[in-house]
Amino acid sequence: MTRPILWTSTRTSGSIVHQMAALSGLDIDIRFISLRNGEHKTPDYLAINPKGEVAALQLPDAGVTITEIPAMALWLAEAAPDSGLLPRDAVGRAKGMEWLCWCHFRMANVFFITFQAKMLADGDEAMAAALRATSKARARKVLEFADAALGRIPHGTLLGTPGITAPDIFLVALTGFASFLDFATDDLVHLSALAAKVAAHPAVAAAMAREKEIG
Ligand SMILES: N[C@@H](CCC(=O)N[C@@H](CS)C(=O)NCC(=O)O)C(=O)O
Repeated sequence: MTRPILWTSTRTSGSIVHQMAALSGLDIDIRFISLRNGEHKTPDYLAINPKGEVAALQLPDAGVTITEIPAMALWLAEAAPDSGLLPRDAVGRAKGMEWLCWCHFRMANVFFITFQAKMLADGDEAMAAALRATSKARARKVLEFADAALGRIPHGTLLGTPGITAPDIFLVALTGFASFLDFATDDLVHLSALAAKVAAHPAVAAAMAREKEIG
């Protein structure tokens, strides 16, 4: 193995890392596995990522795999310092990590609650419905907060950079989750503008086109 491998799966949070990897411009082997077919629970995959989740970034140095989106974003930014994934200065980089952690925490404690409601409610349908309803309202508030922040920041990007960064990719992905939660976000104009900017980036567009092909 001479280059990093990104293990991911379409239509999962792995797409976020796929887009970041594309923006890095690094030569990374992107491998798609099927969660539906349980490929993330095979002994071979568990040997790479014992958490049995995507995404996972397997480094060429034997035995090193990085997981968790902010950590993978940081590795990509360090490996590709000119990519613009994260600012190079200490304060800018810390602010970038702050937004990545904010998105990561909201993904888990707001958006994933909806997707995993039945499991979290131990199969109790009424409780699952209540969880979905509350997390839907909270998800909308999360996106409203980010939209207001974008309105105050130059260039309408989270770090005030002319180009997009890793946190922008993450935030736009959270915005995309809203379609699964069945609420509109068109009225959040700053977020919508950022989403258009991220989608139009050639590297991101190519990564998403590849995912669409795979299905
Ligand atoms: N905290 C992880 C979340 C990873 C995660 O939950 N991945 C989901 C896909 S969105 C997964 O692999 N689920 C499979 C499972 O839990 O069985 C990250 O930052 O990457």
